[in-house]
Amino acid sequence: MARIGIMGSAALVMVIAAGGGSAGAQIVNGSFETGVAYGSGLSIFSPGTPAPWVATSFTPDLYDNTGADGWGIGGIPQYDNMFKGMAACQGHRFIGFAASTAFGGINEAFEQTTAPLIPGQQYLLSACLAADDLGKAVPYGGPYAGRGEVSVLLDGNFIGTLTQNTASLTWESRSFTFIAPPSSTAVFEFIAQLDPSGPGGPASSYIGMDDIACTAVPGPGALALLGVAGFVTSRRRVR
Ligand SMILES: [Ca+2]
Repeated sequence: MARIGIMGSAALVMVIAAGGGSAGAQIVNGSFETGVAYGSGLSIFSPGTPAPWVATSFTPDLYDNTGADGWGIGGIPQYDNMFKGMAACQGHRFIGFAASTAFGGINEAFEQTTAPLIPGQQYLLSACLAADDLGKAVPYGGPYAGRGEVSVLLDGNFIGTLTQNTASLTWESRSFTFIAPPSSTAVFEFIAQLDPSGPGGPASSYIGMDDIACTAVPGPGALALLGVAGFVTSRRRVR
């Protein structure tokens, strides 16, 4: 009984030091696995963002490897089978969205409002990124030949970039850290950007995104307590 008490209080203090339970994971449905994406049927002219995600610029597309609610593993037919054969980074669904120099410039985007952030707390924002840079979808803002990057805004203020991919049609992990401002309404927006290093200048890009997470980074105090917890655990094992 006494042992359980020690473990319990150590775990509780760790959570407090890390900024409280609600600060652990801000993004909901960051892997796009739940919720209806295309309630009225598949259309490239409708946003495919399942709740609580909301499209804020044009129409991001949902891919669903099962084909149940989104563009299947064959890709989007109208986009010359964009992301054909691409399995999700996590689970079976992911989002695809475009940055294009066509039509006067397009930067597709989506957002969600999360649980409140803790002022001054450091957070890690991470995601999987991929790019279909095979020059597809000429009538729809293409050819998309770049590997673009993603700007992340908090309450409309830039907080970081998820940098461009280094290979075609390959999921790569991207992340950055930021400090929560003194006050925030916790609106995270993700905006597709052109490939900044295209051979002929910034290049139109079609970007896949999955497994978006925003987690509180434990401070030194929390790390010390993790050490204490490890000590307690190892003592238990010895006994
Ligand atoms: Ca997913």
